[in-house]
Amino acid sequence: MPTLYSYARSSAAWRVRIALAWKAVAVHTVPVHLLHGGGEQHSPPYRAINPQGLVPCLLDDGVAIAQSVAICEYLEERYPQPALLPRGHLERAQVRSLVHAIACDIHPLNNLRVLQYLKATLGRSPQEVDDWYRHWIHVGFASLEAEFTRSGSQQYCVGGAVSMADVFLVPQVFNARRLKIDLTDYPRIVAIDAALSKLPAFADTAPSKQPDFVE
Ligand SMILES: N[C@@H](CCC(=O)N[C@@H](CS)C(=O)NCC(=O)O)C(=O)O
Repeated sequence: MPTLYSYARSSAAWRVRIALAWKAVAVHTVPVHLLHGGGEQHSPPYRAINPQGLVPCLLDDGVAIAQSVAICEYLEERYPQPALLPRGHLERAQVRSLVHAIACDIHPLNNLRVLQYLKATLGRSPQEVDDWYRHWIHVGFASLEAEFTRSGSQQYCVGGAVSMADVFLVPQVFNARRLKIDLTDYPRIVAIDAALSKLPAFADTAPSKQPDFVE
């Protein structure tokens, strides 16, 4: 059974929890507290497992895989059914484009270590850091909303089925809500999130359902 190094509130770890649940892959979960003692992700024992010092990390057959995109692609290849990538090449490319928009262009700008650097090293105020967070969510969500408007999507990100893009969207919307970001301008994102959040693979893996979740 693979081991997932996770943190309840980590949106990147939630992506992997959804993919595992979607494919009904049993997993042993090890919580890594990102704040306790300066962050367990920086501890030597965890760095020995994942030198990148972030969650998630999946350990399978003794091999550690970091990066949620790489892990989800691995799961898709290792457990092809039920699929998280459509069959058509163009649809697959559209899914990956949305995955990268979230994983590469939105999420990294709002990651914990970036926010900590803005506060502790650059001396930015909590208000300025919140403004930074909100700004990059709005930039990213505006482009996603435009994509969904163009494609007509309002239940799934791409086509008529759950895909990896959905797996990445829902945790990002959770992050936006945590920061109380006004989502009024993104009705399609809100509709897709609402539809997906009812599905067990999404609902059962939510941060609040994790054993390491604290209010
Ligand atoms: N690109 C990475 C991002 C992983 C990541 O940033 N994880 C966050 C939690 S969502 C983390 O571990 N942050 C710890 C830190 O910033 O020190 C992935 O997709 O797995």
